Amino acid sequence: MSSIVKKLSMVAIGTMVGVSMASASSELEKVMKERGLTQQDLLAAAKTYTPSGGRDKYIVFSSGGQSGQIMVYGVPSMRILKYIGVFTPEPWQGWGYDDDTKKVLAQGKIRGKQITWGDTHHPAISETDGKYDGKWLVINDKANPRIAVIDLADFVTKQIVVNPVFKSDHGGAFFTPNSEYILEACQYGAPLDNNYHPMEEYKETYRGGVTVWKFDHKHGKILPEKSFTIEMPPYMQDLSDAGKEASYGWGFTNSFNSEMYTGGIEKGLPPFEAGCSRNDTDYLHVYNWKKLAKLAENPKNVKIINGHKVVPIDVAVKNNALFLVPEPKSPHGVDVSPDGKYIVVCGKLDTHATVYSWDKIKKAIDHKDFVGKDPYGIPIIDMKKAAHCQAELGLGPLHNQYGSKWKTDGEIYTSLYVDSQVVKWNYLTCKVEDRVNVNYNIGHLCGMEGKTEDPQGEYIIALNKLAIDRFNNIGPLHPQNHQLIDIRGKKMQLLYDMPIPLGEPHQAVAIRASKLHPHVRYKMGTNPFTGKIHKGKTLAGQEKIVRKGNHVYVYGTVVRSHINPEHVTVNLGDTVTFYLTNLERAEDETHGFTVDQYNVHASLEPGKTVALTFKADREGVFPYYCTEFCSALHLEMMGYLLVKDPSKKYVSAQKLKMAKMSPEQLKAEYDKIVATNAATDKVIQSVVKFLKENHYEKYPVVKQLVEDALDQYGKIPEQKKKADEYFKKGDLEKAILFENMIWQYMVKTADVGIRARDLLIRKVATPMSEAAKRGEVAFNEGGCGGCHVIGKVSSGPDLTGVLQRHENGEKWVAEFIKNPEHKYNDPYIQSMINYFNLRMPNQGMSDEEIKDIIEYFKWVDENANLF
Ligand code: CUK
Ligand code: CUA
Repeated sequence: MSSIVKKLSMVAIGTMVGVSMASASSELEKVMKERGLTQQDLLAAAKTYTPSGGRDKYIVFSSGGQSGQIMVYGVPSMRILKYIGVFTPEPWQGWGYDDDTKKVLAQGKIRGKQITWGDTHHPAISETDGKYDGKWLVINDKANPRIAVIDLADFVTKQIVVNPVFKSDHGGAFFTPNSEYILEACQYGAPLDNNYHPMEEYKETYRGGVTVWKFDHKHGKILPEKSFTIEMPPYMQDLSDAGKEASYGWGFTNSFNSEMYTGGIEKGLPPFEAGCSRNDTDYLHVYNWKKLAKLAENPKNVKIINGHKVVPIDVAVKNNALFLVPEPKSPHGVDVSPDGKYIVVCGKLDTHATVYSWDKIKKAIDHKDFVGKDPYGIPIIDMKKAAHCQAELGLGPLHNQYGSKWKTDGEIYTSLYVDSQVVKWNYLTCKVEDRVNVNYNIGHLCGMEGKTEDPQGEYIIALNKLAIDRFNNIGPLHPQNHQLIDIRGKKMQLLYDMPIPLGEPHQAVAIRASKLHPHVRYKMGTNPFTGKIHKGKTLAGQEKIVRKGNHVYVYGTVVRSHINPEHVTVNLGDTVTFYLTNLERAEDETHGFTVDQYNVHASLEPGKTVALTFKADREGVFPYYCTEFCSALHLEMMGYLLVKDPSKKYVSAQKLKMAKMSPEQLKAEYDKIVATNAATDKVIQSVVKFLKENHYEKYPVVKQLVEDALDQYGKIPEQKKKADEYFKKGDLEKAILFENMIWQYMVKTADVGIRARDLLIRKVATPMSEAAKRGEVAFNEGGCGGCHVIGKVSSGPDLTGVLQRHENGEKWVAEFIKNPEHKYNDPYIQSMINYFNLRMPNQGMSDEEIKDIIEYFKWVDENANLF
């Protein structure tokens, strides 16, 4: 056996107790052979595999590209956790199908038109002192220049703002180091106003720019009235980054069409791609956002376009706030180093990355050391004087991310689109150190907090544009491919391919999971979009249907497992609003709600209130129901919307003669359900007794469950009263109905109560030794648990106290497990075999396993009172 397999099987054995070491490693070798796995593969698997219930160290927010959404996944497991509805509807979350989420989407209307798709590119997490604070996430829509703000307290989009002057954007969203502003750079030059301007006037009337959005960091709101745009030449601005530390207060945006070429392939002119890349260099825009923000406060310094402040080029130039630095042909990524001293720019048509020195740029600015001006009068700094060094990386360098050893080793990673590689190099010395192949054509790469002042290193993710032959063929449209790379060693190691069925992700950002603190539930009756109590909040007992003119308001509640009210009758043509509050407090007890055929849907997480408004424009009967499988009685969680036409006369249907139960049958059924309830209650009482005696209230997780259970239980007396009243009146049918309701509450109580009890046992029991823990696993995995339930007589005897049942008990039990057949004639065993009609089988347990199981039995005996 090779040493690495040996090592890995040792690791594996640590967790797979119950299988002997030899059999584990031979099993492992068998699997390797069958699946054609190499040792490298096994190592990669061990680095990424996350056992059930395990958590990831990092959380990644990836742009969802043309889906207009955001994806959330974990690293290193690469398990997708969520899609966040942002610019486009997302039905599961009710995003775009209830009133409040429709309102957020409507903020994204452009010139009155609702836009239902988006092209998300660059997510960014809010920063404090240049480090992620885990509070807010923003992202841009390139196609319909907009920025959205997502609240990381509930992972829900709370605001969308439309760029009032751009016709497309790209270099956003980027936070400044204290989240004072969000930078959003234009992409394709276009008139800033909304009028027609002929192509021939491109240079005169088309413009680019950077919008500097004021951000209210505390409330997570973009403040459009305090925001402004820096006018720039129509150079097709591209990616941006905010300066930090040394370069704090400055912004950097590159561009790719210094030629200001305007295409015209249909007129016999060369296409854009030829004309836009004629010059050897394009421009890095360097601007002082801090100074410009001050300037923009004075109306004399701005012109108002579409109701929005724009600082003209000449104002910015006059105030020494806007400069250009040439950069190699058609650059793409621009990334400021964690200390703000260097700016790394990749030219996608150049094989180099250029490292600019902020010191040098600043010196040129201070000494007014320029080589000239562009046609718009912007001073140009000499590229040679601004550059620190250039690194020859390979074909098609695009984007950069910093590693944790940036300070000492200048650790940086760059994606090479054409070469399909990630290169590790040193931006201080411009020396290449390592490269790894990816599949295929990488765009961005995502480092762990790799864009902040505090890069964590460890992993880097390649966001590849093409998957080609990497996955099963699922038709001509292939999945996207994110590849996880381990960067902890000297050589990079490719660990994992994650296909993504949502495209095309451009940039992703990763944050330590420990920095995120989302809630598990809302305060009862919350409207997540205002953060306040919803006007439709309804508590149990307050449900009602109110008519105001021809608008019918339903104030309803949902809780396992019913929707109240269950019948809503309205007139054809009425407007109907359902206000629904999820009364649950239990974690993850989400209900969904829809009215069939009315194109409405809501997701009701615990405590949330939603509103659904629609016009009852078709006569008929429309079931409504809960769309999440929330409990055993989920299918019963429904009701009816009945829409009748007030101008019609409805003839009541002939009453069908239904067969009825005889009074004796009814009485028998009543007695049966009452007896069942009494028996169920006994179980509940014993569980409650156990919980109280063991002070469940000391353990918050248990306490939550118990409260939830008692909540259900507390609803019984009211039902019992009704059942008894009907029984007295002789209406057994109704009495049975209410007794059934009681049983349902009991089942829910018992379900949660027993979960609480099992949890509590673990909390109050004496701690298990390692051997006992292994013994428990061996007991369950070895099949013992199939017949023996600790604390109960099941298909086999209860094993509590088994070590005391025989003289020299430990030895006796060990022998019996090893060779049960030898004791079939023992009178005690014989009687057991007769009683249970089963023989204890030989489970092929090893000696170590048997030893561990005995330790487990000892632990059981110590805690016998708990079972
Ligand atoms: S962009 Cu797509 S690979 Cu929009 Cu940041 Cu470079
Ligand atoms: Cu609530 Cu299903």
